[in-house]
Amino acid sequence: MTAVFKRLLVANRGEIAVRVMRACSDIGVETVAIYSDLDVSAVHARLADRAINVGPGPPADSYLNIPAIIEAAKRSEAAAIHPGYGFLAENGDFAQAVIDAGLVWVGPQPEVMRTMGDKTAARAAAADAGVATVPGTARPVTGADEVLSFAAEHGLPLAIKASAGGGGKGFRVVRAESEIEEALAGAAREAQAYFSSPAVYIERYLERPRHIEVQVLGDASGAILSFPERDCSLQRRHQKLVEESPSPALQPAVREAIMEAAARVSKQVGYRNAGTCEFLLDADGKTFYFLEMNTRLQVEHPVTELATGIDLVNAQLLIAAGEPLGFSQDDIALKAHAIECRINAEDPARNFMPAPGTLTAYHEPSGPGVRVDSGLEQNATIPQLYDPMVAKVITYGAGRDEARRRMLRALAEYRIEGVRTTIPFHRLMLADDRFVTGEYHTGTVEREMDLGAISETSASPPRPGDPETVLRDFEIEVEGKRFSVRVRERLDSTVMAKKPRPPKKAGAVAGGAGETLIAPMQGTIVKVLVNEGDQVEAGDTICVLEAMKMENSLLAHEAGVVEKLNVSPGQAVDTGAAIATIK
Ligand code: MV4
Repeated sequence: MTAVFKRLLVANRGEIAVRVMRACSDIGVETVAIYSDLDVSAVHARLADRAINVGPGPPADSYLNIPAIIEAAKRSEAAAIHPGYGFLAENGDFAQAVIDAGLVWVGPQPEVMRTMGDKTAARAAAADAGVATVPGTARPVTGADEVLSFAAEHGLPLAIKASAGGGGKGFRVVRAESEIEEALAGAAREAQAYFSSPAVYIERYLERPRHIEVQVLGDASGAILSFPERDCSLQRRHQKLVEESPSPALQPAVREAIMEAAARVSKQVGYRNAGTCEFLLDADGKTFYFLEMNTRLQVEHPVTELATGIDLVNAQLLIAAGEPLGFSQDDIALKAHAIECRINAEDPARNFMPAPGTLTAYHEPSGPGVRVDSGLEQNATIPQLYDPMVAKVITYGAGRDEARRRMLRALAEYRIEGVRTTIPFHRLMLADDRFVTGEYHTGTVEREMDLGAISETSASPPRPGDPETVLRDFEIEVEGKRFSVRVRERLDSTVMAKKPRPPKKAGAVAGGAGETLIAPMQGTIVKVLVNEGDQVEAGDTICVLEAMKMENSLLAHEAGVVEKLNVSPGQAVDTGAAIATIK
């Protein structure tokens, strides 16, 4: 295959940057990485033909710094930019800036990104295409009375959603009329904090739906290709944990219908390049509703690649370059079953608390039917500032159970020391009867799994407050027999916590210096629970800070009066920022 561009800049980090660079290498496209001060020795920076520092660690200063990224592309004479997912991938202004700089944007048209970014506009596009959406309001609602009359007509429960939203932010379920006022205010506040717009709309709420999504490609000639679905129902707090393709819940006729619906919506907006239409599948396994469209390559794209044998990133590059794809809808068929587990540096035994740290030992699984997409290696550090994903393990097989068993094998082979990961959760999930039978839904992880079964014994790195230790695995031989032993070794430079820490609730952080309550990490304030002048006790929640996809309650570090309050909902704060003064 010929090179479609001479050189391409990847505006991302970690596994997805590596994934895009691999697709480039496969067709002879040179790559340029960008990296922040924290990523000087990151795999993605080393793998690229050239790497350019675009600024300090905080994303706003580097991976979200549009002028610095465009400048890096010009300086390196890149012809195109691929945004990966996250960061600037769905930012229409960035896409436009890339195009205005005379570069090729490997993604959809900026206007289409903006249309689909507005959830009510996306619903309207689906309706125009003759695709069902969940019964709901066509526009944002203006007050509680409008919600009441919707409830009178459609009944309860209902869902309140952010118009500019997605990913569960500004999402509320209302089960009783008395809850409307508060839910409406809460959703609007969250929508303002995350999307800078308080607009929310209403839908009928479906109980226990499955989350089914359909990959599409709009090619350079205007044709839309759609792929067999991914089932992404196994998630927790709107973070996907396991995805598979095909869904165990879809009959072939429903598959055909949902693929066609995705193609119609995409066609309606003239979609080009890779995108994903999300649907909710009702408990009957037949009725589905268009939810929203993601105008980017998604984390879970590999399950579609392994189920169909088609390289989606390669397709993105060809489309952006105006080249023919070399395959058509008739060539898209299910050739295997594929499952993906997202391995995050999070502790599933402690409410999936982010567990950044250094990978003191790291060995990836491999073998038949196993693919690992990662951007890390031994001794790499997972910084607190970035997404805590370590890797994606994707397995495939002739049938679902072969893929599932291979996943259990791969998870057992995976050796990660130094950070806690979601692997114990995945081993439990993949062996669980609900997964084995395929009978799961969007509430399964949060409402039905007993995560208490995840023991603390699995390769446990120390917790805050523990003496500093490392775990080491040894193989020893005694009288001709091999034994594996795991030793927790106390480091010479052990620093004991200065005083015993008070017990903490998961996701709650107390931290102060003198009279000042300090932000322990960078993030966004989503809620403030006190006013200046309030009397608080030590341990009272002052505000809620969202960081690393977790809501953390910041607790008063001492009793007193809140003399000065420096934050309000929606505000971004840096690590060490003064939140409040308590005297
Ligand atoms: C819904 C729903 C039920 N009914 N809408 C949550 C985030 C947003 N992107 C869509 N979400 C939902 N919308 C109606 N009308 C249930 C969810 C939902 C969900 C959707 C997909 C994947 C996981 C989920 C977990 C909880 C709720």
